[in-house]
Amino acid sequence: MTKIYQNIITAITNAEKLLAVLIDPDKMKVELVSNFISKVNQSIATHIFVGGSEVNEGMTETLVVEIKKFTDLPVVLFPGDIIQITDKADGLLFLSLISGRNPDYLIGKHVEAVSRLRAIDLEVMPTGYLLIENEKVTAVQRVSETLPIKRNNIQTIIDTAKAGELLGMKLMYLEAGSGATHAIETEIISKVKKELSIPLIVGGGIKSKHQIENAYKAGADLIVIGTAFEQDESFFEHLKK
Ligand code: 1GP
Repeated sequence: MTKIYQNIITAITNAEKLLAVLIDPDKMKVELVSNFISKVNQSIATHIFVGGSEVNEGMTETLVVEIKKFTDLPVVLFPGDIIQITDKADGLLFLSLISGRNPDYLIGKHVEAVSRLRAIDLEVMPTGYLLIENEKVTAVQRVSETLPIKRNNIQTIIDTAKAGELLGMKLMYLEAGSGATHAIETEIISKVKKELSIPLIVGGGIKSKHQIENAYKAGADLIVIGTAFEQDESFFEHLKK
């Protein structure tokens, strides 16, 4: 199954931009899902990502089942850990944290995940994941015990992303971290984009339509937003279809 990935490639070929709404099972109450998803459905969102850094066993599956009752958008897992893998979703970002040097998040957890993945039919998308410094310590940094790449170290960011592509990763994700004070700068986005031939995902700290447009202009193919919707659902009003 490669449907989600193929659709991303097709969208890019057609010069369409993509937006994922990130839902953290730790923060979303199941009884609020129907109302939240109706807003997602009326917006320009093209994907729903589900995941978080600290989520208890079973919560992801319960949430995904509830989300899928109310939308036809693809639901893609963006897991912080193996226990978040569920075949109730449509796909999985199989993230390798290539900005860091913690073997668990580079390959260790992936090896552990195989026994789960072998047993289920889930579209697996190998994704290079780069954590870029913003001004505060984010959950990814804390949980993965890795340091982000400094945002003025642009050549290292570019070379890391390119190394991921050369290793065969199919997507590249520039992450400022959930609730980041500074979203990924457009200069970084455009320079990384120039080097890559695979789709570029950008997330972390994006809170306005203006930031979304600038990130798209700089070369982001898919933008991920979580916190801005968690804090104020009226943001959906600005992103209507
Ligand atoms: C976090 O990139 C995502 O992993 C989204 O970040 O919650 O800041 O939108 P925000």
